[in-house]
Amino acid sequence: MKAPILACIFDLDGVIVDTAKYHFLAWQRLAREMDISFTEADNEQLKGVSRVESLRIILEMGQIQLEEAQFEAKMAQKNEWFLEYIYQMSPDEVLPGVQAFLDELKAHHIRIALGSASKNALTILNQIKMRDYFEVIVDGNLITAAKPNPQVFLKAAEGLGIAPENCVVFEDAEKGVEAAHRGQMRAIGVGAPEILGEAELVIPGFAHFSLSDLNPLTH
Ligand code: B16
Ligand code: MG
Repeated sequence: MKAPILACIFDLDGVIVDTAKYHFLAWQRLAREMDISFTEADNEQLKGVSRVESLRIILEMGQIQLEEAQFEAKMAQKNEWFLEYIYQMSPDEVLPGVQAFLDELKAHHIRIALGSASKNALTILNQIKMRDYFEVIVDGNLITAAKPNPQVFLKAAEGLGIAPENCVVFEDAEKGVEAAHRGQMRAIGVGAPEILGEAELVIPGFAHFSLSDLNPLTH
């Protein structure tokens, strides 16, 4: 018998809500200003990756080097543009089935936490009116090591007071699945099996997904 599931830890972007499209638009605008071509396919590399690392990847694509102050200014500019989109978001943008699944977890007294690389996680959760679902929120402001380092998920488990073996992580990024495993947690991939094949289970999304679908993980 495998360890029972006492808590679920959710990534934010790509799992609860699709903010990747807004990250893309803001990064693309920044890249364009520097004459760097940046496509939606390039944007895949930035999923789950921190803001600093994202800018490093884009600058490398354009073979551009920046002084620290300019680097900081570019990150601030990108975030300003990103937030313009975020402040337009409404609760309709919560991905299908997410709310029903969270309600089901609550009804079964399964604890709920957020583990996101984003420094804007609280702003986004408030905007989509989902803040109150999460008992513990660990975001990019609280961590020093990015995924695939398990720090974000371990802190979430610690905040809940639940052992990692009793936690399941929901992630859309390969590095996030790796982080869960490195933290001794089971992982559910949300997205494409080709990318998330290391997860214990891969689902296309939460529509028609329910707690009983996690049974194979515990038996
Ligand atoms: P911010 P997640 C991640 O969120 C995004 O997937 C990634 O594209 C972004 O660069 C990162 O947050 C940092 O976001 O600039 O808002 O701090 O998937 O870990 O919820
Ligand atoms: Mg994500």
